Amino acid sequence: MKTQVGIIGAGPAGLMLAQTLRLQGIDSVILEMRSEEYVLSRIRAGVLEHPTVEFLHEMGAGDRLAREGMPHEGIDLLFRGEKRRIDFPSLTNGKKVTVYGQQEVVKDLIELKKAFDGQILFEATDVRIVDPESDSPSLSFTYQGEQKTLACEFVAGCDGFHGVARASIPESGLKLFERVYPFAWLGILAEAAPAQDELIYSRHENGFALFSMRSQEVTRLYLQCDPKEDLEHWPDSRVWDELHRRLEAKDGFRVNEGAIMRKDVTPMRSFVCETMRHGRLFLAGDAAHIVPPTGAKGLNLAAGDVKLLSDAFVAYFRSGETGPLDGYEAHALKRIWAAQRFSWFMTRLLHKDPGANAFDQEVQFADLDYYTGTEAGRRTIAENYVGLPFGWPGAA
Ligand code: FAS
Ligand code: PHB
Repeated sequence: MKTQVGIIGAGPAGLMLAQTLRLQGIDSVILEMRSEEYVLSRIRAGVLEHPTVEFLHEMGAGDRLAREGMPHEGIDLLFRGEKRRIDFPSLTNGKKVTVYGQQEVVKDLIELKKAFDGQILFEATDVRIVDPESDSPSLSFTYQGEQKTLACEFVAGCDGFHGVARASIPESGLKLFERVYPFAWLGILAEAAPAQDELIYSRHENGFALFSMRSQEVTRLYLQCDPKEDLEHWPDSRVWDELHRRLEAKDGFRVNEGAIMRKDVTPMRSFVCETMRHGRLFLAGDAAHIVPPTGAKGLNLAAGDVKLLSDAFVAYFRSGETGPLDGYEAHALKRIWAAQRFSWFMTRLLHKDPGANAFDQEVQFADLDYYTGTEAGRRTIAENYVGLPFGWPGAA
């Protein structure tokens, strides 16, 4: 087997890269270790930034998004019983976000790849990157019980935090940064109509809670919990009681209950691998960085990496230009660190830190008061939440 770009991983990063390359006449093959059913069933991110929505439309993956995605022009921050709204369009020259589940983005992109060339191999296991530092790297893997080799000109490691790509880079060559948080999110998906149209981020005495949604019939909710939380101790009744408690507001807001379809715990970490290139291997998405989901940045950061990387591959295959590939890492890291900062900022602003003393908590509430009570504060949150432009800080 031979292709121009061998892509490891059929998550948002790998699928967006394959689609953008294809539109520029560049061949790629995606090797995905899980089954198609498993990939389509993963419930993850829910908020698409303004630049990500534009990017999906540009790559021809925006039709169902336009029909079924829910545009959102603001969020509420709730603390001490009071909801304060952050309006996006008035603070960002008309920008907003769109609520559209990550699994829907993945579904749309898989259908496009299968319809075009079908070069997406599910249940491709034991992927190994061979000679990434040479001019002729390849991917060895097992597929349908047979040992296979995919010769390629470049390899894109889009295989997430636990993938093989970053692990293939020699330890001495890795520049890593990490912060692990002393809490996690217990997330549920409930068959219940959202009780209001916009998201609520709540800083309650018991801890953080988030009210979100997936459609007019499905509510997505999260509670701050211990990283080692045992779901056995969280029967549905306790989950609802705690959600009502943490999302209670003076305006009488109350979430609607319904059958809980999913319940899981997501650990919280900030992680950056600044080494995003090793020879002809390039990392994009969660393979290179992880953010706490408080800023709704994970999927959107992957999109920003893919935009830069696909433009760089096009420059190379079109005219042999290597500058954009050489500059990919430094350029991508600007927007990655800006999103890391915002995600850390929102996490620190809204969670109950078990290590905080009374002074720290009063400073936190003063922060909440400032960032929701002043135009400067609201603009800071709004322009980061709707998404800094791809190519930031260079791009307008
Ligand atoms: P992904 O992890 O999505 O995709 C990587 C793909 O590579 C997977 O399909 C995997 O099966 C495959 N793979 C891995 N190793 C492989 C190997 N060796 N060989 C072949 N294939 C391999 N972000 C938000 O913005 N909001 C959220 O609420 C949110 N919740 C999350 C909850 C969880 C549990 C997790 C893990 C992440 C969450 N995220 C959230 C972040 C998430 O949305 C990621 O940012 C997004 O999936 C990044 O996409 P990819 O980089 O494509 O990585
Ligand atoms: C979600 O709907 O899953 C969601 C929304 C906003 C976040 C994180 C997750 O910050």
